[in-house]
Amino acid sequence: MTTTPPVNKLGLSKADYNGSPSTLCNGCGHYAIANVIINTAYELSLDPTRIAKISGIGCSSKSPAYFLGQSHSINGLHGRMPSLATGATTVNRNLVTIGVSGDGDTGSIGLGQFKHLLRRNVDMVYLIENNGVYGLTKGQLSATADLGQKIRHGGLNETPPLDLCLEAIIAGCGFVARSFAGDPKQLQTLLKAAFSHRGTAVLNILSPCVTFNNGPDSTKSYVWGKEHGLPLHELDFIPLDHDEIRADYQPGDIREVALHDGSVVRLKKIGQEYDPADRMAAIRLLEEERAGQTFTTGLLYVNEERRTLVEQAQLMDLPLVQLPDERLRPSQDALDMINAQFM
Ligand SMILES: Cc1ncc(C[n+]2csc(CCOP(=O)(O)OP(=O)(O)O)c2C)c(N)n1
Ligand code: SF4
Ligand SMILES: [Mg+2]
Repeated sequence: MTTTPPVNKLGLSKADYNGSPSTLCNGCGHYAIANVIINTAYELSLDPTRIAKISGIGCSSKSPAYFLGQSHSINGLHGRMPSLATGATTVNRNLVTIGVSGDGDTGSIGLGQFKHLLRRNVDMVYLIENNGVYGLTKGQLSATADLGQKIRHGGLNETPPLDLCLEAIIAGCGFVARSFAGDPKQLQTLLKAAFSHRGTAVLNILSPCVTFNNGPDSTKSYVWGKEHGLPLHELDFIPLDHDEIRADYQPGDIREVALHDGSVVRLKKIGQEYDPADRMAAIRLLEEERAGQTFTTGLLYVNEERRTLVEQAQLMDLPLVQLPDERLRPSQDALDMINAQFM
């Protein structure tokens, strides 16, 4: 007897969100993240034909081949994913855009593009799959490798790292979160919230490279992530059309953050008091962490107020890509009027 697989609100099964078989190394963090993306898109009933996956170059950037096989996809040039995403979201404001990048792709060659994308607040989810090395080119140290870190092929790192969450907050990003490929539950909750945010949502995910940087003393390994991970809060995502109330929450222990589409992220206090709407607190936390070798995860900063690029540009509701020729081209009369102004 054959059983039919469960389907979501669009009538799609989880298999409809799969991609091609993976060619990443077995155990690579990037593949764990691909699976979380599949589950999240399925559970949120996102229409795969409305999603655009855009990436640069690297093992991380090739991973979009392994999820959402029915979605639009551009595997671009090294560090240039932000330009492609800016163009795609501007000509079609109805796309749900996922940018996939690595620590090399974003932290080195693409750092300028990253900063300007955040400054413009392009409406998209921006994933940084951070393993501290250039995995694709065989394990050189990247700009996020910790000071004093030793790796098999890259040697000793004597240059201080960039913290890409700090860079994102300073550039004006309105949603900055950090997670771990070894914690799919937290990652999935953050990813759901990121899809509900208006503007750029950055998720910096520790994603171990099992081939070049997964030794026990590496701060980008599975063991280190599990032992040093310090969640800021217990997270729950409540979609707009869902009325679930979790009984184990006590008033006073909870901070609720309303997202653009009416969904809510519930942050249950674990240890310290932390307000993700406090930008200076987020900067302070990340600065203090540099000294203390901790690895804080969760929603670090959120600000739902900023206008997105299409709002700043006052684009019409109809996606530019759907404009018919007659609306795209000014009429002869309109051209004559414009030209007359220069006479
Ligand atoms: C313009 C340019 N410079 C350099 C390279 C070589 N290159 C390919 S991938 C890569 C680094 C990828 O590192 P990361 O983004 O961290 O991805 P990972 O493979 O670690 O997931 C480099 C330097 C390139 N492809 N293009
Ligand atoms: S080399 Fe590293 S980053 Fe690339 S697929 Fe293998 S484990 Fe993943
Ligand atoms: Mg990398």
